[in-house]
Amino acid sequence: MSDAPHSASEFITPPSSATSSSPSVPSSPSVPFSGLSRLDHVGIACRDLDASVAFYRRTYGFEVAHEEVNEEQGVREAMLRVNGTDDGGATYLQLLEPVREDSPVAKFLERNGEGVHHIAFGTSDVADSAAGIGERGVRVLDAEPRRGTAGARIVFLHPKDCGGVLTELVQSPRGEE
Ligand code: CMX
Ligand code: CO
Repeated sequence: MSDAPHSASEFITPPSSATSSSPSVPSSPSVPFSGLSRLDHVGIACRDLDASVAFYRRTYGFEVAHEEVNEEQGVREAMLRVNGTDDGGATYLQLLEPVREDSPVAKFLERNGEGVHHIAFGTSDVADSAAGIGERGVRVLDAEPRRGTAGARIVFLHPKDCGGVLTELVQSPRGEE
């Protein structure tokens, strides 16, 4: 895909001279800095939450770990556990049904139909991770962390600065592994 917004070489930047025998590692985006430790969830926009939950249970056997309405985000949502345990180390699918016409998920469904809406990385300190990523020129959409699923602390990064992928950072209320 030659017209992709970013090529892999922009992110994975081992200079040809930097081999394992090279003593100095230049500061580059490939050096870990953000505190992101795992994939927390993939957010999926759907029109009918109950039907979507039924599909994932029936087809893959995933169970609902948590369900709630998040008024601030304008969604009714279900977290389906894919692996791990609910102590801050699991990975989920987050199924999202809009509860308001003016919500981000309603707008997304109108433009794109059902499908993958965002990805979310876990961190032990969401404010610190957001500050570090913001320093790299990525727009952080929330000046202060907001309330996410089950009391998690979340911020979003602008999809236009993330290769077209709406990206969320999540600090679990139960801490990270
Ligand atoms: N993924 C990728 N691109 C997206 C996108 C998404 N989910 N949502 C919007 N965009 C793109 C649009 O395609 C559009 O691109 P073009 O200008 O090229 O057409 C551009 O972003 C602007 O889109 P828009 O429909 O005009 O939307 P807004 O600018 O009003 O809002 C965004 C976009 C990302 C700022 C808004 O959706 C937002 O703040 N999202 C964060 C909150 C959220 O999504 N909450 C629900 C999930 C809650 C949870 O996970 O707990
Ligand atoms: Co999410």
